[in-house]
Amino acid sequence: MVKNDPRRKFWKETDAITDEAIYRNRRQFIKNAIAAGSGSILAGGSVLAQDAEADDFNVKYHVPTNLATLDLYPAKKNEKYNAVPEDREMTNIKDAYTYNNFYELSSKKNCYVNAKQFEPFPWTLEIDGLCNNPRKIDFDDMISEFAIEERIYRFRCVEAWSMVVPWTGFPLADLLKTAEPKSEAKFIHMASVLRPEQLPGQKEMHWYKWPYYEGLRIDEAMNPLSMVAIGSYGRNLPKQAGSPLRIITPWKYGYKGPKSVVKITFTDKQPQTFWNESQPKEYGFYSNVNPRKPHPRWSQASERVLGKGDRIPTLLYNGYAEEVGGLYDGSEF
Ligand SMILES: Nc1nc2c(c(=O)[nH]1)N[C@H]1C(S)=C(S)[C@@H](COP(=O)(O)O)O[C@H]1N2
Ligand SMILES: [Mo]
Repeated sequence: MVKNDPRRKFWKETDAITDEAIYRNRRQFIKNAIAAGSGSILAGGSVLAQDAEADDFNVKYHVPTNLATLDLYPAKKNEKYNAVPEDREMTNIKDAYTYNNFYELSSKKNCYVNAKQFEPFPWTLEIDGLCNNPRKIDFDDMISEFAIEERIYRFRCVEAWSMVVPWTGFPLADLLKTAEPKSEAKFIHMASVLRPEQLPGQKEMHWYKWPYYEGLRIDEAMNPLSMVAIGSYGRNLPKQAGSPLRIITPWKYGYKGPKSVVKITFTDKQPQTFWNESQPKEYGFYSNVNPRKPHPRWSQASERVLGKGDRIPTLLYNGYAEEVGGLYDGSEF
């Protein structure tokens, strides 16, 4: 690692767990601890000082432990999306893990402080609707069924802040194809989890129509850019980032990607969406990133880089016009 590398801060926090040899030891230790019936893996599982640091970090930022993903990281890097875009920098992991939109926890950006009682595992994702092979997939089985890789994507929230994140996951298309969608299926509807006893925002903000729901046109969902993310920064997704799985469509505003998804339904009608139904004048169905189309209350021409003071220009389709421009006739914003 270069000493003055601007990403040094990021590496400092993650290198403890990306070193293969150290991590292998740790995996074996955790497995042994589980086999021996050790009650507290986190308390008893640190064989090395670096492991203890990694454990502390994961506890503090609500990164849940799951036996099925212990062998997953570091995941193979996708060849095309293996680098930080030239005009950007990698977002610091702490910024990405402590500045969030997850209304299930609260409407505040530091909603991670409410994440502790959310227990994502075990988790089942259901796929139903207009398909020949509706299925329920256990999260742990999903990990071995699909080819998991890391991709670095830009991320743009409709509120005009942005980040660059290394996601771990697999193409949404790979998952959808296994359900064998019928030709009448033109859209997917996606639903997030409903657990008011673990997610205080669902109780407090009773005026919203929980659970959170979103939709995509089938060709958007099948586009190779669309991803099921199960991790970020070389570890499981923290609870506040949508553990254990979320949808990522990097050319759209962030709200098009629901977190903690439990169900995907193939349908022939354009689905309703959470933000469109609650504020139809402000949030549409397509929500493709467009610097020339202002939000009714602010400009979308530029964005604030998370963790920095800088404002930088926003790119059409968030910089992914080459990949997704062909899906649209130019009016879908
Ligand atoms: N279930 C659910 N999914 C959600 C949201 C939410 O409140 N609930 N917020 C959305 C918004 S507005 C954004 S910008 C991103 C934020 O992801 P991040 O917190 O990991 O940055 O998640 C999206 N997905
Ligand atoms: Mo957002």
